[in-house]
Amino acid sequence: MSPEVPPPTRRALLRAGAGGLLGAAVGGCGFMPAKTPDDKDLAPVRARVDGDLVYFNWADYVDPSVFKGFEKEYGVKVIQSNFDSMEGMAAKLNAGNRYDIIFPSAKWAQRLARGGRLRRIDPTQLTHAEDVFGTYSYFADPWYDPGSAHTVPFTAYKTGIGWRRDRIGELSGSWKDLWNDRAAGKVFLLDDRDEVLGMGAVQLGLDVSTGDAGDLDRITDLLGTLRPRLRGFSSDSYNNLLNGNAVITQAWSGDMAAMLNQAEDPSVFGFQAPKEGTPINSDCYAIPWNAPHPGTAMLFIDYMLRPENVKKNIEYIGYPMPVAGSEKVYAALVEPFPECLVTEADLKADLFFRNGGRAAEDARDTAWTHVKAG
Ligand code: N2P
Repeated sequence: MSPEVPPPTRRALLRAGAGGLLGAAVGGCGFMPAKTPDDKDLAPVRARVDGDLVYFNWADYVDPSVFKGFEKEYGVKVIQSNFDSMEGMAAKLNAGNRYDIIFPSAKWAQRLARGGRLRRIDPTQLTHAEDVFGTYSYFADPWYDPGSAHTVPFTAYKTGIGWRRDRIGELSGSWKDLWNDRAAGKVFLLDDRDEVLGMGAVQLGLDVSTGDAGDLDRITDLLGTLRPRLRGFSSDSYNNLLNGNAVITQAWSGDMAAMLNQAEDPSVFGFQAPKEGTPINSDCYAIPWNAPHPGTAMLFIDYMLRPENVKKNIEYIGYPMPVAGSEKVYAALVEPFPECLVTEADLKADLFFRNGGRAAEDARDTAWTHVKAG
């Protein structure tokens, strides 16, 4: 099988350049495909080898030994590339790049599915689908993708604070700990618009997804008081804490659990889910409408759901996966960081980031620009 991925056509690139503007006209989805997907592009496909797997995800978000096993069993290659934000992922899709499998968070999955950019997934093609949807009823009909018609959940996580106990001692359990005087100059925030604005919002009792101008002013004022104490914005919280560039950082729960694997002495690290509230999220498997090898993508999803691979992945990536039978694996992994656990009640408490209208999303972009510029 040829690993070739056709490059985007010139026309696709030209059109993608206008994506930001024209995207608004197609239901505010923000995505402008090179051609309008038709029914055939969006119809479910059978799980079967139809080429190599063109894979697009965060770095270190699948155990490398699982890729090896997949390549060996099916005689295909996994051709990997990585993004480091959802905006970065979307930009590549808008530029016409084609992938077989992508991993959007809940609101981005909704945006892509609503915009007609995702192929539907037929769960009867997945031998392990019942282990997900039969046990984790939340995901049988999630708000971001009714009936999970286009997605299979991959992981779940909360956003909290990771820190070095050996450097700054114990914390108070609040987001205010990011302002801790002992940490000044060694504080990182995630390089993520929604997470940073959301962290301000929960402290002020506001909606994590607010696009209201008055709310956003209050949030940027609050974050402005943290700005001089920051060392930077980075979503690599795991390495920043390990190497000591950060003594405290906003962090996704799963990355903090994964860090425990690397730590010589795990007791020097801590993770807390602050009492004012923690944004919750879920990343999922999705197949873009223009995936060159959607059949192989289906096989890959099913392979990832095998119990032995779920275990390997959970232990490597540090994130819980909603697959029946894996609960004990995760509980054992996060014994030192019990606040990493994500329950069905956490999901239902619904501090998910939501898609706003065009004006709200623009207002959030502007607020984020101000926060980053200081
Ligand atoms: C990177 C995983 C990040 C996932 N290690 C957050 N959606």
